[in-house]
Amino acid sequence: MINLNSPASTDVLVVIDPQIDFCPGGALAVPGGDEIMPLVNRLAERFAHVVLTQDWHPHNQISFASTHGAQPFSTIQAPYGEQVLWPDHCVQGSPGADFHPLIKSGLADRAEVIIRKGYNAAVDSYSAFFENDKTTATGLAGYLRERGLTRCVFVGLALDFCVRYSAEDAVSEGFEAMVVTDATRAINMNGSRDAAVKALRACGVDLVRAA
Ligand code: VGL
Ligand code: ZN
Repeated sequence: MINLNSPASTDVLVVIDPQIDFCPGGALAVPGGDEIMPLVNRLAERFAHVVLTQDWHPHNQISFASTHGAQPFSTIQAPYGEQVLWPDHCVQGSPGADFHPLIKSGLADRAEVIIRKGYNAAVDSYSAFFENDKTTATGLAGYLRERGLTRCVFVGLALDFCVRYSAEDAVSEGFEAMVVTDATRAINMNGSRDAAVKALRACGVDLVRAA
């Protein structure tokens, strides 16, 4: 089990989508999303390696309800499987796609890599490792391997979507993975928070608390 006070040199803090649109007032607000930012900053100070992801969508993204004239939070069958339709969010270059101010003035300057995801109009991307087609790699696994980083500690938004799928993919790519649950918040639609916690435990992801 990791000691969050003194991470190893082969540990990496992966901060998932700490963006304005996922915070209260944003386009796809995660309840309490902004509350995690001070803790995320404090954790990041202890890690030698910090990676950020940034949800980064074109206007006509397949995951936008507006693209299909459909209701947000409904689903469609995309060519790669079921896709939840979201309100337009994290549009490339928009203010809502920017990092939360506490992250921007804190760890964003220190992050060694920022993985942008969901920039392909035809395929959404929840995971930091693979697009939702489960085959198109983002390059993060290769980066971590080449740098000799073996354990991913996940924080950020949202626990039941991008954090969940990132941690699951980390395990399937051969990394150790853990989630610091009090440095995450969930969208929680149709019980998705509980489902995520169950799925993460089942695939061997450690769920820990910083507090
Ligand atoms: C996310 C839904 C759509 C997330 C991103 O960061 O969890 N969720 N895009
Ligand atoms: Zn998105």
